[in-house]
Amino acid sequence: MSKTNESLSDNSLTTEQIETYRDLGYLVVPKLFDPGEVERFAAAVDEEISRRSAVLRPGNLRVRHKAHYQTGELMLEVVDPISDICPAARQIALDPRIQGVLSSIYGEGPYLFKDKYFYKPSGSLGIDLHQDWICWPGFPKSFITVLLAIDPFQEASGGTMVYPRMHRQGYLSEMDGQHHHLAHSRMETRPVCLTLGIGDIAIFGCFTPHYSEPNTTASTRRGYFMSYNSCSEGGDSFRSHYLEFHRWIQERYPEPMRNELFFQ
Ligand SMILES: O=C(O)CCC(=O)C(=O)O
Repeated sequence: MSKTNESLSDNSLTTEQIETYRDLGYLVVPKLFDPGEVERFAAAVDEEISRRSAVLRPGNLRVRHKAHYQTGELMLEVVDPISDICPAARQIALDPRIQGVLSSIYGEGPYLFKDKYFYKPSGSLGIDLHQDWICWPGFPKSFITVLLAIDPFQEASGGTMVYPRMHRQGYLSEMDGQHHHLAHSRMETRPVCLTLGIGDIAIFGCFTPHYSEPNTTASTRRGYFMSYNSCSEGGDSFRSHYLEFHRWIQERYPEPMRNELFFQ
């Protein structure tokens, strides 16, 4: 089910698209952004990161690294968040096209809850099967991720894989406030790759089980993952989410290492 931005003059989804999203737990909307626009956005992110030497310093809670699937070499995987330090990212996250898509689903406006800029370089390992929802007091059930493809997403590049209709079963892990991986053997449908061209978006909810394989191509698989909550479920929770998230990460580090962590 798709609609291009030419026909999306008011940025809203059709009834059919909304039904597809509710049925499958995800939806692809091709060509929401122009490839030139996406390229300028990616260049602005790179420039902002290269200007800020602290961003890539070890111990920064803003970045995570992933091993190469063959050599084990650690590579920059994700900057989380980027919208608070890069105006071009904030502009994308607040773009009326995305707001329109989400308002169609929420029936009200969205608030940006968190955002992650994935580099997923060539060779980078994938991500285990999981649901995004986590049992924290302020974590919204209306959480929806909008994934904007900066490079093509396909199985070989480690594109995001989702299990259709499994969101209907709700949260599948223990409600203990921890992040859990899921066994593929528990899934009752076959996984689907969110195959995306540059400028396409995919949306999926926080109960949609998803994962990705290693990027076995020679190119990066960059994607901007922006997650939102509905206006009536918590309002603007961006700052409180990151405070909670950072507290949670810090508690997982042993004492001497914990003191080396910072957020910049
Ligand atoms: O890199 C991907 O495709 C998946 C990312 C993901 O699952 C996540 O950030 O929750």
